[in-house]
Amino acid sequence: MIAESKTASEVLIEKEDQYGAHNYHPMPVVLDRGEGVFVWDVEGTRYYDFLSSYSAVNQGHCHPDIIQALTEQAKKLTLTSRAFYNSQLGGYEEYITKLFGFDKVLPMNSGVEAVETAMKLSRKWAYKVKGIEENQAVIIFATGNFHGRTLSVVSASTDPDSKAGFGPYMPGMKVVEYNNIEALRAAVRDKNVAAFIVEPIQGEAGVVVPDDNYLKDALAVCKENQVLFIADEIQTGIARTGKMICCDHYDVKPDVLLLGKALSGGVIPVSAVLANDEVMLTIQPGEHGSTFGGNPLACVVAQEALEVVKREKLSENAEALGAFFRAEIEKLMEETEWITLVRGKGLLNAIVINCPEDSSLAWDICVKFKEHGLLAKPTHGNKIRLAPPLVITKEQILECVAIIRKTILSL
Ligand code: IF1
Repeated sequence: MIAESKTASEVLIEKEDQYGAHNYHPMPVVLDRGEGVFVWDVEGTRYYDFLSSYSAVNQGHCHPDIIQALTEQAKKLTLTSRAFYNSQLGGYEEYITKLFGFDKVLPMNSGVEAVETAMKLSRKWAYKVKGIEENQAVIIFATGNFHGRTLSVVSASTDPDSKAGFGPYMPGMKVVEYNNIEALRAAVRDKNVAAFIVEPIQGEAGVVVPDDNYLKDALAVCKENQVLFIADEIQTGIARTGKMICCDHYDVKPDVLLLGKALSGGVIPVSAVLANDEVMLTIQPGEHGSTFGGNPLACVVAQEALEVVKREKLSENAEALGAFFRAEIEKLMEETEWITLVRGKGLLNAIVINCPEDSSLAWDICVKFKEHGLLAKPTHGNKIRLAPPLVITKEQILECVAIIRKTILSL
């Protein structure tokens, strides 16, 4: 019997299965190259990327200007550690603090490191400024939250997959219902509350957009009770929702702003915590840090990634094409029962499939999308996130809507 020859993808999928941890269940596609809104698999098949690495490649895959900045700096100096100053950090710190309107930035690497840093800052601020009794600080999170995968962050998760089996959990965490201002108002009556951390739109929960006045009201409730308002814009930030940060839609200026993902254009891990001196200076030398945080390569890449967003007007493009995309999907909804809802802001959108949460239909639809040249992935059962790089054009949106339409109408 002649053994059937395996495709390159099959060989590589088997390798990952054999030698890699099983902490993911990827879509059956092996990507090899990316450029702008497109990715190619190892067989050379081209796809529209409608996940954008969870909003890390807002500027498009391998943006030439960001790659140029990366390669030039990579030949010069990549890492000094913070034991020494470096020639790129001061300029980057000035650039990003002025761009977002804060006194200071604390540079980190992954998104969850920025979240952890914000939690540590909140506690320090609680004890040194608000005057909360040592070790009594409480941080409030929202139901349906996703802020990363470290033990303290999952201690506040309401998603069993993220939390179960990882106890014992970090104390000093409280969860209130998302988009429920009375729940927050009641919770901040506890004088030990240091901060409220929230995603302006909940990405992982299925692109859940709160009521228009929620964030503004939440900021006010926090201010009235001397509680820090921390906006986790790691996924919603950097033009994804049609503004530089999602809070800009609501005229909300958070006390602490968290950025990550597209802060580097998806090139290397770069995250940032922005705050004013009253909060930021509660951490003194030797009390927090990271080997790679603030490395010269990350500074150069992040500054160019932000410049690309401005130069190419990616917020404006996301705002306009997001509205256009949702309108096109709403037209499709008149032709089919399979999509019950389309929601989002800018180019962070999701469709809700008319099936139970535990159905595999959304997954099967994504497999069909792949066969028709579009990559997306379901989130929490019956929602499919649809979030292309922000460099997408109107013609490409129309082509992708046609792929979505063809797939849905073939069900
Ligand atoms: C995975 C989810 C998205 C985030 C927000 C902090 C972080 C994330 C709002 C932590 C990270 C990533 C993690 C990644 C998949 C992706 C994700 F599906 F897991 F939930 F986007 F929704 N705040 N989200 O979305 O940033 O430490 O990962 O750099 O875990 O598979 P990180």
